[in-house]
Amino acid sequence: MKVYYSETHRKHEPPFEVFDGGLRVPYLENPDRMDRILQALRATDWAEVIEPMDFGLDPIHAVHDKEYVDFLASSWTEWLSTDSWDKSTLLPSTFALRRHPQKPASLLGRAGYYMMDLSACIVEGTYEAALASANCALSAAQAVANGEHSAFALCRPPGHHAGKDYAGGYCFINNAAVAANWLSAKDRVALLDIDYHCGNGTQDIFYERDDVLTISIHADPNFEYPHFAGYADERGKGKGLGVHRNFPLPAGTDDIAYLNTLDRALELIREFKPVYLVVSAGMDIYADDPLGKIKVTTDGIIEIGKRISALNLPTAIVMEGGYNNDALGKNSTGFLGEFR
Ligand code: SP5
Ligand code: ZN
Repeated sequence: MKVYYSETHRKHEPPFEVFDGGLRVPYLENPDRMDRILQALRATDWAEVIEPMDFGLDPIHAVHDKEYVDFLASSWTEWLSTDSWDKSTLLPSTFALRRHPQKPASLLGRAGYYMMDLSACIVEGTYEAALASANCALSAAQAVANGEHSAFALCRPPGHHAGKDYAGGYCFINNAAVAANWLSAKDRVALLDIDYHCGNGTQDIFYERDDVLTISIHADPNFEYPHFAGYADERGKGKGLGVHRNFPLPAGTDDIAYLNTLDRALELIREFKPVYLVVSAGMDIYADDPLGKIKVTTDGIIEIGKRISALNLPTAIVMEGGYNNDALGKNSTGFLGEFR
């Protein structure tokens, strides 16, 4: 299996994130995650790690607002010229409540406009890393369009919380959405998101489209991040009505209950008759994930891979979350191994 990976992710290493209640904790979405996955992939006899191709900005602008991408590109330099007390990472402290239409001129005003929380910290290398991450997803999409049965984009930073014009949840550019949109120019696409958290950014990007079916299985937003998207009654809008589905799950969901829900999602994908599949693969559904409250085991993750693979579609698998670094290697390779 071709695995697209760039070392550029190391340039994105925020010094901390801010948890509920204001606690500063070490950044959970850290470079070590990639080292653990790479180490496990290199121990297999089927993973071929390759540098991504550079697709330029067009496929990113096709999914994200240009002014938002410009903000990602220039914000670090602007941040250094502000008079803020602590410039270790760009984080706003004011947010655009319910997407107020006014976009302020100041950097911190724009940061609040374009960021949804206190975990999408911007540092010097964030933009460069986010571009390389998107190029990994695009390279995997291109590989399956060129006839590979499956390909893996080892993306960091992740992407599924990033919407058309906002960053959040460690995500800046929506890698899976960029890949799915790129494939949608060729034929029908389904995007299945199995990260523990709702893929709110993906939902936002495709909500009014009928050419890309988006399905997210995740912890119920009534209790879990991102809180404001991912409810079962959100099913798309306009011609996209019915072409988005959410499967919110309770805390404590085990392998059996998860797999039952997955089977419902897979049935919807079969009915849609896509030509390509993109999977937003987060490993934070794992029982011992520090951010998760879903109780899927490593065997469960492997079985999820087996059932998705049984769709027998050309599949671009895109890395999202997963924060138990000790288990990331076995969970990721266990999942991917089912697609060979
Ligand atoms: C890609 C991805 O998985 N992003 C997840 C971002 C989640 N950020 C949520 C932070 C909520 C912190 N809650 C802390 C509870 C600790 N017990
Ligand atoms: Zn997640």
